[in-house]
Amino acid sequence: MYLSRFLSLHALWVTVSSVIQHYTSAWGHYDVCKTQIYTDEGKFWDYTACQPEAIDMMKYVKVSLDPPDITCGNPPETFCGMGNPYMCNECDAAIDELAHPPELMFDAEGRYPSTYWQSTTWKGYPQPLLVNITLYWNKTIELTDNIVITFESGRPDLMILEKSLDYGRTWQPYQYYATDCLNAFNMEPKTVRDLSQQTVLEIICTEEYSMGYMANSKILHFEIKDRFAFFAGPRLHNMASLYGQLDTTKNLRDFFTVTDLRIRLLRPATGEIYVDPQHLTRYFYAISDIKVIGRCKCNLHATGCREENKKLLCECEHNTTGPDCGKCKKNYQGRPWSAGSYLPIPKGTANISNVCDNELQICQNGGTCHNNVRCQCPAAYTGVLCEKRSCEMDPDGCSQSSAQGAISLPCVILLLPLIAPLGLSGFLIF
Ligand SMILES: *[C@@H]1O[C@H](CO)[C@@H](O)[C@H](O)[C@H]1NC(C)=O
Ligand SMILES: *[C@@H]1O[C@H](CO)[C@@H](O)[C@H](O)[C@H]1NC(C)=O
Ligand SMILES: *[C@@H]1O[C@H](CO)[C@@H](O)[C@H](O)[C@H]1NC(C)=O
Ligand SMILES: *[C@@H]1O[C@H](CO)[C@@H](O)[C@H](O)[C@H]1NC(C)=O
Ligand SMILES: [Ca+2]
Repeated sequence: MYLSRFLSLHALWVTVSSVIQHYTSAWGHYDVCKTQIYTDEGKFWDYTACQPEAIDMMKYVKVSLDPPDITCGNPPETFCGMGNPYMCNECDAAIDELAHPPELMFDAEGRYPSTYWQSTTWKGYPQPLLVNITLYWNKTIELTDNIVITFESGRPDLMILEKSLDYGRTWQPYQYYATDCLNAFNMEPKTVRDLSQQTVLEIICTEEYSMGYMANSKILHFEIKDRFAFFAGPRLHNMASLYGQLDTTKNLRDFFTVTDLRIRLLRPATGEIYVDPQHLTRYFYAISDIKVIGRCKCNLHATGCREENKKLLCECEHNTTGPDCGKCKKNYQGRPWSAGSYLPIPKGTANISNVCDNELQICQNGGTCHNNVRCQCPAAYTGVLCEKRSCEMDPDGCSQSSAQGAISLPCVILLLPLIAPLGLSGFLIF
Protein backbone atom coordinates (compact mmCIF):
# COMPACT_ATOMS: atom_id res chain seq x y z
CA MET A 1 0.00 0.00 0.00
CA TYR A 2 2.68 2.46 1.07
CA LEU A 3 4.92 1.09 -1.55
CA SER A 4 2.41 1.51 -4.33
CA ARG A 5 1.66 5.05 -3.23
CA PHE A 6 5.35 5.73 -3.19
CA LEU A 7 5.68 4.27 -6.64
CA SER A 8 2.91 6.35 -8.10
CA LEU A 9 4.24 9.48 -6.46
CA HIS A 10 7.60 8.61 -7.78
CA ALA A 11 6.16 8.07 -11.22
CA LEU A 12 4.45 11.42 -11.01
CA TRP A 13 7.66 13.10 -9.96
CA VAL A 14 9.57 11.50 -12.77
CA THR A 15 6.94 12.72 -15.20
CA VAL A 16 6.97 16.25 -13.82
CA SER A 17 10.72 16.49 -13.72
CA SER A 18 11.13 15.11 -17.20
CA VAL A 19 8.65 17.68 -18.43
CA ILE A 20 10.63 20.41 -16.70
CA GLN A 21 13.83 19.02 -18.02
CA HIS A 22 12.46 18.86 -21.51
CA TYR A 23 11.31 22.43 -21.27
CA THR A 24 14.57 23.73 -19.89
CA SER A 25 16.73 21.76 -22.26
CA ALA A 26 14.69 23.14 -25.13
CA TRP A 27 15.02 26.80 -24.23
CA GLY A 28 17.81 26.99 -21.72
CA HIS A 29 17.25 28.59 -18.39
CA TYR A 30 19.26 31.72 -18.65
CA ASP A 31 16.88 34.19 -17.09
CA VAL A 32 18.16 33.90 -13.52
CA CYS A 33 21.67 34.86 -12.47
CA LYS A 34 21.73 32.86 -9.26
CA THR A 35 19.65 30.37 -7.36
CA GLN A 36 19.73 29.37 -3.74
CA ILE A 37 20.72 25.78 -3.14
CA TYR A 38 19.92 23.89 0.07
CA THR A 39 22.24 21.07 1.09
CA ASP A 40 23.11 19.27 4.31
CA GLU A 41 25.82 21.86 4.87
CA GLY A 42 23.31 24.70 4.67
CA LYS A 43 22.22 26.98 1.89
CA PHE A 44 24.38 28.77 -0.59
CA TRP A 45 24.10 30.62 -3.86
CA ASP A 46 24.64 28.83 -7.11
CA TYR A 47 25.71 31.34 -9.77
CA THR A 48 24.43 30.61 -13.25
CA ALA A 49 24.67 32.13 -16.69
CA CYS A 50 21.99 34.72 -17.43
CA GLN A 51 20.93 36.93 -20.31
CA PRO A 52 18.34 39.64 -20.96
CA GLU A 53 15.29 38.87 -23.01
CA ALA A 54 15.14 39.79 -26.66
CA ILE A 55 13.47 43.13 -27.33
CA ASP A 56 12.57 45.44 -30.19
CA MET A 57 15.91 47.18 -30.69
CA MET A 58 14.43 49.88 -32.90
CA LYS A 59 13.15 51.60 -29.76
CA TYR A 60 16.72 52.41 -28.83
CA VAL A 61 18.33 52.97 -32.21
CA LYS A 62 19.95 56.12 -33.52
CA VAL A 63 20.19 56.72 -37.23
CA SER A 64 22.39 58.75 -39.51
CA LEU A 65 22.13 59.23 -43.25
CA ASP A 66 24.92 59.75 -45.73
CA PRO A 67 24.75 62.03 -47.64
CA PRO A 68 23.03 63.99 -44.86
CA ASP A 69 20.81 65.94 -47.29
CA ILE A 70 19.57 62.89 -49.18
CA THR A 71 16.03 62.99 -47.74
CA CYS A 72 13.51 64.39 -50.23
CA GLY A 73 11.53 67.59 -49.76
CA ASN A 74 14.12 70.30 -49.29
CA PRO A 75 13.58 71.88 -51.78
CA PRO A 76 10.14 70.37 -52.55
CA GLU A 77 10.26 67.79 -55.27
CA THR A 78 7.94 65.78 -57.50
CA PHE A 79 8.18 62.01 -57.63
CA CYS A 80 6.20 59.62 -59.75
CA GLY A 81 4.97 56.04 -59.71
CA MET A 82 7.28 53.32 -60.99
CA GLY A 83 4.37 51.62 -62.74
CA ASN A 84 2.83 54.83 -63.98
CA PRO A 85 5.23 57.73 -64.59
CA TYR A 86 2.26 60.10 -64.93
CA MET A 87 0.95 59.41 -61.44
CA CYS A 88 2.95 61.89 -59.44
CA ASN A 89 3.10 63.29 -55.95
CA GLU A 90 4.96 65.89 -53.96
CA CYS A 91 7.59 65.57 -51.26
CA ASP A 92 7.89 68.71 -49.14
CA ALA A 93 9.83 68.70 -45.90
CA ALA A 94 8.02 71.83 -44.73
CA ILE A 95 4.55 70.25 -44.84
CA ASP A 96 3.91 67.42 -42.38
CA GLU A 97 1.64 65.43 -44.69
CA LEU A 98 4.17 65.59 -47.52
CA ALA A 99 7.38 65.12 -45.53
CA HIS A 100 9.27 61.83 -45.33
CA PRO A 101 11.91 62.18 -42.60
CA PRO A 102 14.05 59.22 -41.39
CA GLU A 103 12.02 58.78 -38.14
CA LEU A 104 9.21 57.34 -40.23
CA MET A 105 11.30 54.18 -40.68
CA PHE A 106 10.97 53.50 -36.95
CA ASP A 107 7.47 54.62 -35.98
CA ALA A 108 4.79 52.08 -35.17
CA GLU A 109 3.47 50.52 -38.37
CA GLY A 110 0.10 48.99 -39.06
CA ARG A 111 -1.67 52.12 -40.20
CA TYR A 112 -2.68 52.80 -43.73
CA PRO A 113 -1.16 54.33 -45.69
CA SER A 114 2.28 53.54 -44.28
CA THR A 115 4.57 56.27 -43.10
CA TYR A 116 7.99 56.22 -44.71
CA TRP A 117 11.35 57.85 -45.24
CA GLN A 118 12.06 58.79 -48.83
CA SER A 119 15.20 59.86 -50.66
CA THR A 120 15.50 62.45 -53.40
CA THR A 121 14.90 61.08 -56.90
CA TRP A 122 17.63 59.89 -59.24
CA LYS A 123 18.10 63.28 -60.90
CA GLY A 124 21.84 62.76 -61.17
CA TYR A 125 21.54 59.68 -63.43
CA PRO A 126 23.80 58.16 -64.80
CA GLN A 127 25.74 58.93 -61.62
CA PRO A 128 24.74 56.29 -59.08
CA LEU A 129 22.24 57.22 -56.38
CA LEU A 130 24.09 56.17 -53.22
CA VAL A 131 22.66 56.32 -49.71
CA ASN A 132 23.97 54.90 -46.45
CA ILE A 133 21.53 54.41 -43.61
CA THR A 134 23.54 53.74 -40.47
CA LEU A 135 21.79 52.37 -37.39
CA TYR A 136 23.73 52.49 -34.16
CA TRP A 137 23.13 51.64 -30.55
CA ASN A 138 26.44 52.43 -28.84
CA LYS A 139 25.90 49.04 -27.24
CA THR A 140 26.79 45.55 -28.30
CA ILE A 141 23.67 43.60 -29.15
CA GLU A 142 23.00 40.02 -30.18
CA LEU A 143 20.49 39.56 -32.96
CA THR A 144 17.84 36.97 -32.23
CA ASP A 145 15.47 37.38 -35.16
CA ASN A 146 15.52 38.34 -38.82
CA ILE A 147 16.30 41.91 -39.79
CA VAL A 148 13.31 42.95 -41.88
CA ILE A 149 13.28 46.04 -44.11
CA THR A 150 10.08 47.15 -45.84
CA PHE A 151 10.50 49.21 -49.00
CA GLU A 152 7.66 51.38 -50.24
CA SER A 153 9.54 52.14 -53.45
CA GLY A 154 10.18 48.62 -54.61
CA ARG A 155 13.21 46.78 -53.34
CA PRO A 156 16.52 48.16 -54.54
CA ASP A 157 18.34 46.62 -57.48
CA LEU A 158 21.59 46.74 -55.51
CA MET A 159 22.17 46.85 -51.82
CA ILE A 160 24.73 45.76 -49.22
CA LEU A 161 23.92 45.20 -45.58
CA GLU A 162 26.98 45.83 -43.43
CA LYS A 163 27.71 45.46 -39.74
CA SER A 164 30.20 46.79 -37.26
CA LEU A 165 31.29 45.19 -34.03
CA ASP A 166 33.41 48.12 -32.86
CA TYR A 167 31.03 51.08 -32.75
CA GLY A 168 31.48 51.95 -36.42
CA ARG A 169 35.27 51.96 -36.65
CA THR A 170 35.39 48.97 -38.99
CA TRP A 171 32.70 47.44 -41.17
CA GLN A 172 32.14 44.02 -42.66
CA PRO A 173 29.58 43.02 -45.25
CA TYR A 174 26.70 40.99 -43.82
CA GLN A 175 24.82 40.22 -47.02
CA TYR A 176 24.73 41.36 -50.64
CA TYR A 177 21.45 41.89 -52.45
CA ALA A 178 21.19 42.26 -56.22
CA THR A 179 18.99 41.49 -59.22
CA ASP A 180 22.12 39.96 -60.78
CA CYS A 181 24.75 38.94 -58.23
CA LEU A 182 27.33 37.79 -60.72
CA ASN A 183 27.18 40.99 -62.69
CA ALA A 184 26.97 43.33 -59.71
CA PHE A 185 29.33 41.78 -57.17
CA ASN A 186 30.97 38.92 -59.09
CA MET A 187 29.34 36.50 -56.67
CA GLU A 188 27.30 33.38 -57.36
CA PRO A 189 23.72 33.97 -56.28
CA LYS A 190 22.80 31.95 -53.21
CA THR A 191 20.08 31.77 -50.64
CA VAL A 192 20.45 30.95 -46.97
CA ARG A 193 18.99 27.52 -47.74
CA ASP A 194 22.15 26.75 -49.74
CA LEU A 195 24.23 27.09 -46.57
CA SER A 196 24.88 24.48 -43.88
CA GLN A 197 26.30 24.25 -40.38
CA GLN A 198 29.77 24.27 -41.92
CA THR A 199 29.20 27.27 -44.18
CA VAL A 200 26.83 29.29 -42.01
CA LEU A 201 29.31 32.14 -41.66
CA GLU A 202 29.66 32.59 -45.41
CA ILE A 203 28.71 36.03 -46.69
CA ILE A 204 26.35 35.51 -49.60
CA CYS A 205 24.80 37.50 -52.39
CA THR A 206 21.09 36.84 -52.80
CA GLU A 207 18.74 37.66 -55.66
CA GLU A 208 15.73 36.64 -53.63
CA TYR A 209 14.72 40.13 -52.55
CA SER A 210 15.65 42.32 -55.46
CA MET A 211 12.67 42.08 -57.73
CA GLY A 212 11.47 45.58 -58.38
CA TYR A 213 8.23 47.39 -57.92
CA MET A 214 6.11 44.83 -59.75
CA ALA A 215 6.85 42.04 -57.29
CA ASN A 216 4.20 41.46 -54.64
CA SER A 217 6.51 41.76 -51.72
CA LYS A 218 8.12 44.92 -50.43
CA ILE A 219 10.04 43.05 -47.79
CA LEU A 220 13.71 42.18 -47.56
CA HIS A 221 15.22 39.93 -44.91
CA PHE A 222 18.54 39.23 -43.34
CA GLU A 223 17.88 35.70 -42.18
CA ILE A 224 18.94 35.11 -38.60
CA LYS A 225 16.46 32.34 -37.81
CA ASP A 226 17.33 30.26 -40.86
CA ARG A 227 20.94 30.37 -39.70
CA PHE A 228 19.98 29.40 -36.15
CA ALA A 229 18.02 26.51 -37.61
CA PHE A 230 21.19 24.78 -38.79
CA PHE A 231 21.93 24.17 -35.12
CA ALA A 232 18.55 24.29 -33.40
CA GLY A 233 16.44 22.45 -35.97
CA PRO A 234 13.83 23.84 -38.38
CA ARG A 235 11.43 25.06 -35.71
CA LEU A 236 14.25 26.09 -33.36
CA HIS A 237 13.06 23.40 -30.93
CA ASN A 238 16.60 22.61 -29.82
CA MET A 239 17.97 25.96 -28.70
CA ALA A 240 20.25 24.13 -26.27
CA SER A 241 22.20 22.80 -29.20
CA LEU A 242 22.51 26.29 -30.66
CA TYR A 243 23.61 27.72 -27.32
CA GLY A 244 26.19 24.97 -26.99
CA GLN A 245 27.61 25.91 -30.38
CA LEU A 246 27.58 29.63 -29.60
CA ASP A 247 29.50 28.91 -26.45
CA THR A 248 32.30 27.01 -28.09
CA THR A 249 32.55 28.94 -31.37
CA LYS A 250 33.47 32.58 -30.95
CA ASN A 251 33.13 33.27 -34.70
CA LEU A 252 29.57 32.05 -34.64
CA ARG A 253 28.72 34.18 -31.62
CA ASP A 254 30.34 37.22 -33.20
CA PHE A 255 28.47 36.63 -36.43
CA PHE A 256 25.16 37.43 -34.73
CA THR A 257 26.61 40.29 -32.69
CA VAL A 258 26.62 43.95 -33.80
CA THR A 259 27.01 47.46 -32.47
CA ASP A 260 25.96 49.13 -35.73
CA LEU A 261 24.23 48.16 -38.95
CA ARG A 262 24.53 49.94 -42.26
CA ILE A 263 22.15 49.65 -45.19
CA ARG A 264 24.07 50.68 -48.29
CA LEU A 265 21.59 51.51 -51.04
CA LEU A 266 23.49 51.38 -54.34
CA ARG A 267 20.81 51.41 -57.03
CA PRO A 268 17.08 51.98 -56.67
CA ALA A 269 14.43 49.67 -58.04
CA THR A 270 14.12 50.26 -61.75
CA GLY A 271 11.53 47.59 -62.50
CA GLU A 272 13.31 46.71 -65.73
CA ILE A 273 16.84 46.43 -67.05
CA TYR A 274 17.04 49.92 -68.50
CA VAL A 275 16.62 53.18 -66.72
CA ASP A 276 14.20 55.54 -68.44
CA PRO A 277 16.13 58.84 -68.54
CA GLN A 278 12.95 60.72 -69.48
CA HIS A 279 11.31 59.89 -66.17
CA LEU A 280 14.00 59.94 -63.49
CA THR A 281 11.40 61.03 -60.93
CA ARG A 282 10.30 57.36 -60.88
CA TYR A 283 13.53 56.24 -59.22
CA PHE A 284 14.19 56.76 -55.52
CA TYR A 285 14.35 54.83 -52.26
CA ALA A 286 11.55 54.74 -49.72
CA ILE A 287 11.53 52.66 -46.55
CA SER A 288 8.52 52.38 -44.26
CA ASP A 289 9.86 50.05 -41.61
CA ILE A 290 12.99 48.38 -40.25
CA LYS A 291 12.80 45.61 -37.69
CA VAL A 292 15.75 44.61 -35.54
CA ILE A 293 15.09 42.23 -32.66
CA GLY A 294 17.89 41.32 -30.31
CA ARG A 295 19.17 41.32 -26.80
CA CYS A 296 21.81 43.32 -25.03
CA LYS A 297 25.06 41.41 -25.00
CA CYS A 298 25.91 41.12 -21.31
CA ASN A 299 28.36 38.22 -21.57
CA LEU A 300 25.89 36.01 -19.67
CA HIS A 301 26.22 38.13 -16.54
CA ALA A 302 22.87 40.00 -16.52
CA THR A 303 19.17 39.46 -17.07
CA GLY A 304 18.38 43.16 -17.12
CA CYS A 305 19.24 45.80 -19.68
CA ARG A 306 17.94 49.31 -19.13
CA GLU A 307 18.11 52.64 -20.86
CA GLU A 308 20.01 55.33 -19.03
CA ASN A 309 20.68 58.74 -20.59
CA LYS A 310 19.53 57.40 -23.94
CA LYS A 311 21.96 54.52 -23.72
CA LEU A 312 21.38 50.81 -23.14
CA LEU A 313 23.30 49.29 -20.25
CA CYS A 314 23.41 45.77 -18.86
CA GLU A 315 22.41 45.49 -15.21
CA CYS A 316 25.42 43.38 -14.35
CA GLU A 317 25.50 40.63 -11.74
CA HIS A 318 28.27 38.27 -10.63
CA ASN A 319 30.41 41.19 -9.47
CA THR A 320 30.93 42.33 -13.05
CA THR A 321 30.50 45.80 -14.50
CA GLY A 322 30.76 47.79 -17.77
CA PRO A 323 28.16 48.34 -20.50
CA ASP A 324 28.45 44.65 -21.53
CA CYS A 325 29.48 43.32 -18.07
CA GLY A 326 32.85 42.95 -19.74
CA LYS A 327 35.05 43.32 -16.66
CA CYS A 328 35.18 42.65 -12.96
CA LYS A 329 33.95 45.23 -10.50
CA LYS A 330 36.68 47.19 -8.78
CA ASN A 331 38.18 45.07 -6.01
CA TYR A 332 36.79 41.89 -7.53
CA GLN A 333 39.53 41.29 -10.03
CA GLY A 334 40.76 38.19 -8.27
CA ARG A 335 40.68 36.00 -11.30
CA PRO A 336 40.77 37.41 -14.80
CA TRP A 337 37.31 38.29 -16.01
CA SER A 338 35.61 35.78 -18.24
CA ALA A 339 32.27 35.55 -19.96
CA GLY A 340 29.68 33.26 -18.48
CA SER A 341 28.91 30.04 -20.27
CA TYR A 342 25.71 28.45 -21.59
CA LEU A 343 27.34 25.19 -20.57
CA PRO A 344 26.60 22.99 -18.78
CA ILE A 345 23.11 22.89 -20.31
CA PRO A 346 20.58 23.92 -19.10
CA LYS A 347 21.72 26.41 -16.48
CA GLY A 348 25.20 27.39 -17.52
CA THR A 349 27.80 28.90 -15.25
CA ALA A 350 28.84 32.39 -14.29
CA ASN A 351 32.54 31.51 -14.49
CA ILE A 352 33.46 34.13 -11.93
CA SER A 353 35.32 33.65 -8.70
CA ASN A 354 37.88 35.50 -6.68
CA VAL A 355 41.51 34.50 -6.63
CA CYS A 356 42.19 36.19 -3.37
CA ASP A 357 39.61 34.31 -1.50
CA ASN A 358 40.42 32.80 1.89
CA GLU A 359 38.46 29.72 1.03
CA LEU A 360 40.70 29.01 -1.89
CA GLN A 361 43.81 29.47 0.25
CA ILE A 362 45.60 31.26 -2.46
CA CYS A 363 47.88 33.38 -0.29
CA GLN A 364 50.95 31.26 0.38
CA ASN A 365 53.21 30.84 3.35
CA GLY A 366 50.78 32.09 5.92
CA GLY A 367 49.77 35.24 4.05
CA THR A 368 46.26 36.45 4.63
CA CYS A 369 43.82 37.78 2.13
CA HIS A 370 42.79 41.43 2.32
CA ASN A 371 39.68 42.81 0.67
CA ASN A 372 39.82 40.01 -1.87
CA VAL A 373 42.51 41.81 -3.82
CA ARG A 374 45.88 41.34 -2.17
CA CYS A 375 47.78 39.11 0.19
CA GLN A 376 49.25 40.49 3.39
CA CYS A 377 52.48 38.55 3.76
CA PRO A 378 54.42 37.59 6.87
CA ALA A 379 57.72 39.45 7.23
CA ALA A 380 59.89 36.79 5.66
CA TYR A 381 57.81 36.54 2.46
CA THR A 382 56.90 38.72 -0.42
CA GLY A 383 55.34 38.50 -3.87
CA VAL A 384 51.78 38.83 -4.95
CA LEU A 385 50.83 35.57 -3.30
CA CYS A 386 53.61 35.66 -0.66
CA GLU A 387 55.24 32.96 -2.71
CA LYS A 388 58.82 34.28 -2.43
CA ARG A 389 61.18 34.62 0.44
CA SER A 390 61.86 38.32 0.88
CA CYS A 391 65.59 37.84 0.56
CA GLU A 392 65.38 36.22 -2.88
CA MET A 393 64.37 39.53 -4.32
CA ASP A 394 67.46 41.17 -2.97
CA PRO A 395 70.56 41.36 -5.16
CA ASP A 396 72.66 40.95 -2.03
CA GLY A 397 71.02 37.63 -1.28
CA CYS A 398 69.53 36.95 2.09
CA SER A 399 72.09 38.93 4.05
CA GLN A 400 70.09 42.11 4.23
CA SER A 401 66.47 42.26 5.10
CA SER A 402 64.56 44.11 2.47
CA ALA A 403 61.24 45.77 2.53
CA GLN A 404 58.49 43.31 3.17
CA GLY A 405 54.83 42.98 3.26
CA ALA A 406 52.15 43.03 0.73
CA ILE A 407 52.35 44.50 -2.67
CA SER A 408 49.45 46.82 -2.52
CA LEU A 409 48.48 47.43 -6.08
CA PRO A 410 44.82 48.24 -6.33
CA CYS A 411 43.91 45.05 -8.06
CA VAL A 412 45.36 41.69 -8.87
CA ILE A 413 44.46 41.84 -12.51
CA LEU A 414 47.16 44.42 -13.02
CA LEU A 415 49.61 41.92 -11.67
CA LEU A 416 48.60 39.02 -13.84
CA PRO A 417 50.94 39.94 -16.67
CA LEU A 418 53.70 40.13 -14.08
CA ILE A 419 52.92 36.80 -12.56
CA ALA A 420 52.60 34.83 -15.75
CA PRO A 421 56.21 35.23 -16.94
CA LEU A 422 57.41 34.12 -13.53
CA GLY A 423 55.74 30.80 -14.14
CA LEU A 424 53.43 31.33 -11.23
CA SER A 425 50.27 31.47 -13.23
CA GLY A 426 49.61 27.96 -12.01
CA PHE A 427 48.59 29.46 -8.72
CA LEU A 428 45.69 31.08 -10.42
CA ILE A 429 44.30 27.93 -11.91
CA PHE A 430 42.42 25.75 -9.57
C1 LIG B 1 28.82 54.64 -47.21
O1 LIG B 1 29.62 53.71 -46.48
C2 LIG B 1 30.73 53.20 -47.19
C3 LIG B 1 31.49 52.25 -46.31
O2 LIG B 1 30.68 51.45 -45.49
C4 LIG B 1 31.63 54.32 -47.64
O3 LIG B 1 32.66 53.81 -48.46
C5 LIG B 1 30.84 55.36 -48.42
O4 LIG B 1 31.66 56.48 -48.73
C6 LIG B 1 29.67 55.84 -47.58
N1 LIG B 1 28.88 56.91 -48.20
C7 LIG B 1 28.14 56.79 -49.29
C8 LIG B 1 27.33 57.97 -49.70
O5 LIG B 1 28.09 55.76 -49.94
C1 LIG C 1 28.69 55.45 -25.79
O1 LIG C 1 28.71 54.81 -24.54
C2 LIG C 1 29.81 55.15 -23.71
C3 LIG C 1 29.70 54.38 -22.42
O2 LIG C 1 29.53 53.04 -22.66
C4 LIG C 1 29.81 56.64 -23.44
O3 LIG C 1 30.96 56.98 -22.69
C5 LIG C 1 29.81 57.39 -24.77
O4 LIG C 1 29.71 58.77 -24.52
C6 LIG C 1 28.65 56.94 -25.64
N1 LIG C 1 28.75 57.58 -26.95
C7 LIG C 1 27.72 58.14 -27.53
C8 LIG C 1 27.98 58.73 -28.87
O5 LIG C 1 26.60 58.15 -27.04
C1 LIG D 1 30.41 38.56 -5.50
O1 LIG D 1 30.99 39.11 -4.35
C2 LIG D 1 30.36 38.71 -3.13
C3 LIG D 1 31.00 39.49 -2.01
O2 LIG D 1 32.40 39.33 -2.03
C4 LIG D 1 30.54 37.20 -2.95
O3 LIG D 1 29.89 36.77 -1.77
C5 LIG D 1 29.92 36.51 -4.15
O4 LIG D 1 30.17 35.12 -4.07
C6 LIG D 1 30.49 37.03 -5.45
N1 LIG D 1 29.75 36.47 -6.55
C7 LIG D 1 30.31 35.75 -7.49
C8 LIG D 1 29.41 35.23 -8.54
O5 LIG D 1 31.50 35.51 -7.52
C1 LIG E 1 33.30 28.69 -18.27
O1 LIG E 1 32.57 27.54 -17.89
C2 LIG E 1 32.45 26.55 -18.87
C3 LIG E 1 31.53 25.46 -18.36
O2 LIG E 1 31.91 25.05 -17.08
C4 LIG E 1 33.82 26.04 -19.24
O3 LIG E 1 33.72 25.10 -20.27
C5 LIG E 1 34.66 27.20 -19.73
O4 LIG E 1 35.98 26.76 -19.99
C6 LIG E 1 34.69 28.31 -18.67
N1 LIG E 1 35.39 29.45 -19.24
C7 LIG E 1 36.35 30.08 -18.58
C8 LIG E 1 37.01 31.22 -19.31
O5 LIG E 1 36.68 29.80 -17.44
CA1 LIG F 1 6.79 53.83 -40.82
